[in-house]
Amino acid sequence: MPTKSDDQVFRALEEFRIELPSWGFANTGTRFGKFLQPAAATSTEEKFSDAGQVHALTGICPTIALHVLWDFPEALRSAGQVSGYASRYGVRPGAINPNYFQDQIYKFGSFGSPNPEARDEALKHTYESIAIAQELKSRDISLWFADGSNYPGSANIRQRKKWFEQLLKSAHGRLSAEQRLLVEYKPFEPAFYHTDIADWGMALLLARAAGPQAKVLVDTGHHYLAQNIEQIVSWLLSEDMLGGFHFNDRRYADDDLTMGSIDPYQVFRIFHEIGFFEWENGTRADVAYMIDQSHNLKGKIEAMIQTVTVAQELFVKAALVNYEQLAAAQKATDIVRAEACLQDAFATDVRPRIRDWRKSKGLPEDPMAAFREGGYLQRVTAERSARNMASVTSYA
Ligand SMILES: [Mn+2]
Repeated sequence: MPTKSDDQVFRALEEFRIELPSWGFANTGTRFGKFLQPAAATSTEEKFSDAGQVHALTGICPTIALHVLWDFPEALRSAGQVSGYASRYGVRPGAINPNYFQDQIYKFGSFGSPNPEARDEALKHTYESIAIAQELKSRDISLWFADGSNYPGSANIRQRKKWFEQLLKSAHGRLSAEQRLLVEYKPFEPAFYHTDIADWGMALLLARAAGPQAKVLVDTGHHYLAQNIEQIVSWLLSEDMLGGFHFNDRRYADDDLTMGSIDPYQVFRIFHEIGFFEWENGTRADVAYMIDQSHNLKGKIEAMIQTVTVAQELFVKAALVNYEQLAAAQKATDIVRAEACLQDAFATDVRPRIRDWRKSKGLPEDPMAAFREGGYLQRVTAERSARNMASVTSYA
């Protein structure tokens, strides 16, 4: 059994916060179709309201990631309104996400497009997103590019890399001192031959080229199946280049399933690498934990509560690893004992301790049950149903 004290568990619970994605509350779909949910959020204000509900029940989601195209219909001019939602619903604006994939001009890419107008438009949109983030006092601007090509020979890969370096550098120049640019990677989809930022190495090089406030963002769904994500995390930590996460789970590709639903041990191992790094270095890793999921079949708010509680459990389990014993076992090349340090922590049922912590914070001991009994879902279903059935909103 792990020998860590309740104090350490309590500290882990005090520390762990995770950001909700605004797009996770709206109707989204697959490329085959969209099943509308009557309770889905139909406006930015409703997304804030739903996120506020998840935060009120769990106590660990004080921020919401926002998507410029979907949440700021008038770009910078919408910032004041968004600020108002933040104070009304008790969740602050989190990472600001520009959109480089929905406008027709991006058919052949954004930062990597051979069309100079597309590159200009993409850079202008980035500047605007940075300005929105400054206005809202958001630290992170989170960049994901759909850029790539579908057929061999159709794109000048090296030229596109140069354009990415130049534009990222220009974007970096607009950051204020405390802001960060996060560069996300993805091996394929929507591009099916080459993707301009396909893996963590490419993201790392581009972030370095951009400037010192650019870091890498690891989306757990953006890897080939056999890839060792926790090793990537460990390397990025050792290079001081890990900026944050988009958490989700998958069985096949970028499935956007709820975190830990398929492989909770993977998430545990990621949290473990971070905790072990912090213990060895006596520092806190400055890493933004964010959720990037869209729920097409599960109820959106329930899926989010489930994700947040699972994330919290896995974080606390990882905090139970006895680092002294682990370091000694590693040094002694006692493989079985070293591995057992992780296995023992992972096997520990931390739910009673988490319930105690919630009680001490005046939170419901079982957020999901509280949500189901609270009447919020019934109320918003009645309010939003007609609007949802009449509309088709964002794809994610
Ligand atoms: Mn993502």
